[in-house]
Amino acid sequence: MYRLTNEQYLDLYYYMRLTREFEETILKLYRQGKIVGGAYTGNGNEATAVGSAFALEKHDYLFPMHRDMGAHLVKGQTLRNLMLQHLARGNSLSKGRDGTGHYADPPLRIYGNISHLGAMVPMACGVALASKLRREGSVVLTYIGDGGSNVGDIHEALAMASVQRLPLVLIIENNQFAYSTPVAKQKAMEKYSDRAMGYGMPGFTIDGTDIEEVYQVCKQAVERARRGVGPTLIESVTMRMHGHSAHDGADYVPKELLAEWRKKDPVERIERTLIERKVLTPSVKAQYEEKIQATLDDAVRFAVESPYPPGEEAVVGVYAE
Ligand SMILES: Cc1ncc(C[n+]2csc(CCOP(=O)(O)OP(=O)(O)O)c2C)c(N)n1
Repeated sequence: MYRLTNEQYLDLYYYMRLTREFEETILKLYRQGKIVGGAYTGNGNEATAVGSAFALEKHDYLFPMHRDMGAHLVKGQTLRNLMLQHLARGNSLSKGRDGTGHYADPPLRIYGNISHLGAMVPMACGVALASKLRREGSVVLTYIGDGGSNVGDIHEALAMASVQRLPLVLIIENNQFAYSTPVAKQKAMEKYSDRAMGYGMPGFTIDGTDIEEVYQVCKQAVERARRGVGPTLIESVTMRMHGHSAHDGADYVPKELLAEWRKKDPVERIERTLIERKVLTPSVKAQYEEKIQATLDDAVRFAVESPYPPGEEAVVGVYAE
């Protein structure tokens, strides 16, 4: 068991709330026509993204997917940068070339996400191999959705990671749907973690709405990888509470299913736990709310006032000089 202090628990709460509020703001900006392209949220996935990244050290690597906003934040990404990225501004990390999380930030050791499902896991594997050869003592954490987990690249990456005992942790985010395809139509085995046995690595299935469980299992996997024992596969069971992206009303998701999962809302769960433990008093909660609002207002203002990239820059960096 890795004991979480009250202070760490409040950090988890802060990042989960910040993620939720940030993504709600993104949806508003999308509806106002200020975001071109897609707007994805990880509503329902906050505990998985935040709790897993919280298990990393500064010198570890993160390869997040499109539901993992909280992981970016925990790894040290600023709200300003994330807002610039979503609004495709010229001073964003991808220099306005793409939105959402398609950027890399080498100083923070954040790489990804790669839009082509499955393609990022072999890359994460390569970084894990490099880190091992350099004896860095760093761990690589990456993610894939339930649908994406069926892409062949994942199989190749996990086969190599297990044989080479690479310091890799892969989280399969089983959020019940891959776009409109329910998990029952994607797999014949009971659990995604059952696949781990075929690679000779440990596999766990966890409640992805329970921050404590996510953190404990991820921390153990990360430290196991750091000791050089090898990779771990973790299936985190959650629900995609919004449509695939902001344009998708998700009418194909049964209302009763959403109502059932709403009771397990991860942000409300951590809030209830901290109130019961008397860690989150009304005044502490008010302080967090104020801090989150101020951080958000600053990021929106900064991004909206930032210019788009000049047209001529579209070809910069495309061809070798
Ligand atoms: C190889 C590939 N096929 C299709 C797509 C289009 N696509 C992007 S996300 C997505 C659904 C992914 O579902 P899942 O992996 O379960 O993740 P979720 O979005 O549910 O979190 C699809 C089909 C893609 N990006 N890459």
